[in-house]
Amino acid sequence: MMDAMTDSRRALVRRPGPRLAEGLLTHLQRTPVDPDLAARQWQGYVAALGSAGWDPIEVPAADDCPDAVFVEDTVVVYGDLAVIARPGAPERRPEPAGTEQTLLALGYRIAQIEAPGTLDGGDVLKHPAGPGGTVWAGLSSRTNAEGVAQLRGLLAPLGATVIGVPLTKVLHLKSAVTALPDGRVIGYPPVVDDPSVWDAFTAIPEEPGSHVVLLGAGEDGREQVLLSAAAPQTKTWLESQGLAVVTVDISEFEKLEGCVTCLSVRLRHDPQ
Ligand code: CIR
Repeated sequence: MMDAMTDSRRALVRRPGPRLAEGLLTHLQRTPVDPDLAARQWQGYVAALGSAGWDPIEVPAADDCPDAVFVEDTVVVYGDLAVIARPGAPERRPEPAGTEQTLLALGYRIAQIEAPGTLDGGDVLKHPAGPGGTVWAGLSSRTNAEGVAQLRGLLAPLGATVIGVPLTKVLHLKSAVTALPDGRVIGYPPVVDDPSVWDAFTAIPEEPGSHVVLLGAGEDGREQVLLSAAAPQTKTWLESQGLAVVTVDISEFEKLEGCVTCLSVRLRHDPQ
């Protein structure tokens, strides 16, 4: 089934709701969030995806859920399978329903993480994002061993190997590390529990620089990555590696422990 799929560039996004400023905090102190600025930053994020060739698809808003904008946490998409998350924070449990509805309509097969398993999509790092890839899953305050075991069972038939990774210093695995197009895993060492998990771990100098979204090749053929505007040294380094860097200011979401990855779900293959 995976072989029949074609590449696509569509991304799920979810509009911030009126209760955004009440979003959960685990590691950061609360600082005021400006809702109007957040709305403009979200539009800027969606526009940046669009400029890199990605069609945004809006998941229906979930205005009672302050953290719903962090749509990445609601699902893990692998090939034609959408594994609907069971968020570790009970406050976030209503969020995945809208994502499931959207992915069902797009033709994805649906599976569920079930109790007592918990899993947040932000804890799941895939590379490459296709058959036979490796999937690292953070064992965090949100994702438990049962959730990781269920993910392993669901992805094994698709050829994926799921590796559990201890995580104590930040909220989600992808708050600590992400992968570059060449497979190197980048991270900010003070928040990475065990860099030896990755053969090709590369330390970068800024925490907001440890999150990149792979946007695929641009018109000039260079690989593009999306990065927070709060990581200027990392931008310079990524450019020195031959990457085209697209930056977005997401300060209001960073105050809520969000980052560039968690504001969208990239759908790299068309399941139809
Ligand atoms: C939460 O605590 O769940 C939200 N305030 C932040 C979620 C960020 N998601 C992510 O990094 N994948």
